Amino acid sequence: MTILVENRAGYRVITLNRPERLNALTAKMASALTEALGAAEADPECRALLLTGAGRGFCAGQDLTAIADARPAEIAALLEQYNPLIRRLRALSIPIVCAVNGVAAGAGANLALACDIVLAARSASFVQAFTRIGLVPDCGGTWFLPRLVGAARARALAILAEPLPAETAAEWGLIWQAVADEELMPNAETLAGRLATQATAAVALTKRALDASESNTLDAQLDLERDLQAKAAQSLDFAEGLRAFLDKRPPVFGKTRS
Ligand code: LHQ
Repeated sequence: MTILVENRAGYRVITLNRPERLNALTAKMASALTEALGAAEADPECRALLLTGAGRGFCAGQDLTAIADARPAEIAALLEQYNPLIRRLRALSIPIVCAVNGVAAGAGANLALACDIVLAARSASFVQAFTRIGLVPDCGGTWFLPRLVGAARARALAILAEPLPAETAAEWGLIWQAVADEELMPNAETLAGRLATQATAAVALTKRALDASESNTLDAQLDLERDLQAKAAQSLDFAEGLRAFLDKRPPVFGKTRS
């Protein structure tokens, strides 16, 4: 099994599972991952996801042994398998936490950056490894990097392909937090568990608003926020959130997304 899926209370853990190759990606694995995202989204009891890697690496990007004899057109065609994965991740209606347990290189780094909240072990690093082997960043790297760390850092990271330690990644805003290695999974599980008890519909709408802001004017964004607020205000979660505040008690949001 190239990926493992485990059910927890309110969320699922997806583990990239080719540890002997630092979880390097194959087209088959990308399809399995895309399917697992769809299955999680289709389950109303699943209100968050946690993505991590087995063994000492998070993901070393494309499995280079699998493309050793590939023609240029086949290399480009491979992205037809990876792009749906990145699109699905970004469009997911439930939040996804990424626990980067070790090196995240090439497409593996950008897979992590496509997630909503990225935690990394202090010993982990992020490498836009592509130019080292004569390729260009893919899987959204050239879109995520400048938006997360600014143009100057994005250029150096993409062109120099040097590893960025987790703590610097957090300082630069590439990721949410770097934590002690032994705290990574406990923290990530706590976070996913917490997301599974939040107002799931409001989280989904918040993600949509933030994504739209990447290309919207302020005018358009203000209109979108008004429209999304109208939707959120109709939810049972809002009724509960407001009532709980007024009653001075913690809210209990719906157990499912439906
Ligand atoms: C690997 C890999 C790997 C296979 C480590 N493949 N075996 C491109 C083309 C087409 C479409 C889709 O998208 C892409 C995008 C891409 O992702 S291109 C970029 C691909 N990734 C890389 O260039 C990174 C290659 N790996 C490395 O530079 C190093 O392995 C890193 C820096 C990730 C980790 O270094 P170390 O911690 O020193 O580990 P290692 O190099 O000793 O790796 C451990 C094993 O994993 C080793 O196998 P072995 O049999 O010797 O124990 C590696 O060969 C294998 N491995 N990455 N991508």
